[in-house]
Amino acid sequence: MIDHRFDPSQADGRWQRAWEEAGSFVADSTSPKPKSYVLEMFPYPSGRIHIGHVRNYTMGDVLARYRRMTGHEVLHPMGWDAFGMPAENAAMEKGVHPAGWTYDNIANMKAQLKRLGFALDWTREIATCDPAYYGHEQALFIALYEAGLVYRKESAVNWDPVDHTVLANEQVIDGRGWRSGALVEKRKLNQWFLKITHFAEELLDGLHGLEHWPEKVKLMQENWIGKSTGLRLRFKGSNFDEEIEVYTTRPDTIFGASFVAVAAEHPIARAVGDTDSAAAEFIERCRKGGTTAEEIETAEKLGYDTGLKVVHPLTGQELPVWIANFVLMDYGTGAIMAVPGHDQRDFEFATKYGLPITRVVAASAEDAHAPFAGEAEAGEGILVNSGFLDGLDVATAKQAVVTRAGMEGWGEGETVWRLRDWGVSRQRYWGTPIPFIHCESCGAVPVPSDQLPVTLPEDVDFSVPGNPLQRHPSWKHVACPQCGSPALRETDTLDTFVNSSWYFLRFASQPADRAFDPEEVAKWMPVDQYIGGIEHAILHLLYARFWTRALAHIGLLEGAEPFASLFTQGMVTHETYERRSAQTGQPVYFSPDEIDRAADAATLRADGAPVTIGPVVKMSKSKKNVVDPDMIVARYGADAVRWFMLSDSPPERDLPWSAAGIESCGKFVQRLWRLFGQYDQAAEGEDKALARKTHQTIAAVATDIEALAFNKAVARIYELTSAAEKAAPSAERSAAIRTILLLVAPMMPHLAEEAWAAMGGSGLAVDAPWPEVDAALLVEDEVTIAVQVKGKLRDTLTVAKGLPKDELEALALASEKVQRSLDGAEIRKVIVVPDRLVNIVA
Ligand code: OVQ
Repeated sequence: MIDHRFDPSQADGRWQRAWEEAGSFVADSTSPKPKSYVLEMFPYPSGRIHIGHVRNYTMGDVLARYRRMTGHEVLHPMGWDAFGMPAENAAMEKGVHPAGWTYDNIANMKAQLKRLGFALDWTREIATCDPAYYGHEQALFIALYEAGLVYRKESAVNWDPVDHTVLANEQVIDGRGWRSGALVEKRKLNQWFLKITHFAEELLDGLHGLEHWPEKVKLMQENWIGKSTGLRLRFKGSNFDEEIEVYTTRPDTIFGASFVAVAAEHPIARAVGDTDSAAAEFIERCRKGGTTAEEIETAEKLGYDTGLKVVHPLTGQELPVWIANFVLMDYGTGAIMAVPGHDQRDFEFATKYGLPITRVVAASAEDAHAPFAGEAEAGEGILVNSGFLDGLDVATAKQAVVTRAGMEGWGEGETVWRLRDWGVSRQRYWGTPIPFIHCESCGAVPVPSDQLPVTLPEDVDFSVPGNPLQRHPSWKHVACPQCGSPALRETDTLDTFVNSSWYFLRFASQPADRAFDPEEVAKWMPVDQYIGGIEHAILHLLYARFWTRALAHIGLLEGAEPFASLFTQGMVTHETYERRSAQTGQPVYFSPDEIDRAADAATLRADGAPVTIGPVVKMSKSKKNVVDPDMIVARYGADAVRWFMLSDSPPERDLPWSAAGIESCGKFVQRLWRLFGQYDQAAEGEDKALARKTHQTIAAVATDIEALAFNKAVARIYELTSAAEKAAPSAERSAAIRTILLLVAPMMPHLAEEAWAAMGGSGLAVDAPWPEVDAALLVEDEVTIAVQVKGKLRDTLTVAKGLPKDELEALALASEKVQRSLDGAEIRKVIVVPDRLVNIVA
């Protein structure tokens, strides 16, 4: 007997336990079935699951469950990206230990994920902060070092002069330390680098093979890698005795060069600073600016005219040499030829300091003297005001200048990359200790493998700023593994993006004595479907591609690309509720559960007065427009929430959350439950049309799920449900009902189990196969014919496909509606298009 209502509050947990007991989602590496590795980006254990996680993990779950139903051995694991600043911030702010904070969060979030019924193999759970994970990472790091893919180099960091600590870029806000508020300085420190540039060409070429990656992501990576072919050239000093070497990606614009600019750390700048105190002051000022590309891009352009001049190699004119804050020493040669007409930064600089802005590219020769519209023109066109280049297009002119420079000996063509090596040193506690020991006589010595993992000390002090590992009284003092003399451990830890660059390998295989077993990994890799947020389009996805290549390079892996197919999901959004504060004029936000929402207005429950309904934007705590997954799961059940996540919006687009929406999902769950209750009703007739619709839906929903077009699958299931509800009892109707159960099983797994049991299905629904399609039922054997009289539609006829013309004509003329509209008029002609229409001309 099927109860009146489906009660998720008791059914959800019951089925979650049943799956767990049956080990339904434990992946078997030795299975003979075809494999499918479905992976969602693993979460930071930040405290609680948010709705963005729910959307991400529901999508992966539907695919994983569907793949199980279609006979795959599925690997669908979950773990924790557990290192990083938030745990250390909590330690500093709340006095808790980062480890305790992290593991508490993991326990809470794991329970939350379980309440959503995700089909995850928890036996493979990993936390990157576990020595059993990061110890293997240390071994891999050393292996890469031995292969020459890891090195140490002096490089600039953000230094907080008040807190005496290195700051991550995110901790620098408007050029100031986030805690001290002090102006951040640049400092040189010895840092570890991974040689990602060694694979620049491969990482770029590899993008072409990634057919199942979004174009947008591939383009972002391509731009990030930034291969450009340009000219390295030398300007001779005219009032000093040296040359300045520059690199340009736009040699075609050389006639538009109006000055040369060097970085503050450039040897020429330093030499000037040695004798010119104003220059020295300016250099010092540049040192204080931020180090990120973004900061450089947005900072106000600052310059200092050195008084030095160089000679333009083609015109012989003198160009002034400036020191500029937007030129970086570790990019190119640390000096540029500035072409203000065709480079925005040069344009801003030239405008500010009154330097010439010459047009050398224009739409046509007639536009050679067209003015600029307040900004540089970086686009295509033809060369003007450029001597022997006039009239050439940009690409041809580039080549012409490179050739001429080579012939005359003042420059040569060169390919450069925007991609830099990856600096992985973090002066923080909560990360993977970098497994090296610094010895005065032996240098940096890797920790011997039998001494791994290098674990973090637990007794650390967060009450003062800086790196607790460095301050720790004993941890760093060790003997040199090579010569035995007193030495110091490296106290920097690895960037957390290192942790996430290989976790998918550890999910696939987790032996105790090494990072992974290559053979077992080969059974699962590549990940068949990877799903996550677009914010990882560049760094994480590039680093993971790099690690896979680097590990293949040292013979630990086969195959180069980790993620065969990538999907980036949209945001969950929600309207905002606000009032303007009378005092500050700033908006004050209210959370959805403080609001009574009517059709076109909203009031604050506390005072009954109206609030303004603001725009629908990404859910965020600051706008208070968040909904808590736990609350909605408790209220509507996991299946309704999962169904909402899949409905309405295409998964790559934003999904607006609404109370009405989740309400209707909850209702649909009950509607299905009632329909499932009618499964075995006594059959009366035959229902060919319903059978056809059923099989068409099976085929279409399968295609939709494969394409991650969940919203389309949902729409089709709604349609089939309506059709089944309306149909009279028949064997076909019972079959349709059973089919609907199986089609929704990946999306509403708890309801599916409950109904499966009530219908007397054998075993668990989770082990039932995806319904088979009867191909014969996919083709329509009936068609609808339009019947027109004098060009107007008067009737439609449903007839067997392929009915001959004369029969169609007879049926049309027999129609009562047709006769009525003819009203005795004489028929002059009947036009019949088989399977389409009958047109009666009177
Ligand atoms: N551990 C990394 C991470 O991103 C991943 C590794 C592989 C580098 C959610 C919100 C946020 C939202 C926020 C309140 C309401 C996705 C809503 C991520 C990722 C995955 C793990 C979030 C997308 C952005 N977003 N959408 N709604 N607050 N960990 O825990 O941040 O992109 O795919 O699920 O996210 S994470």
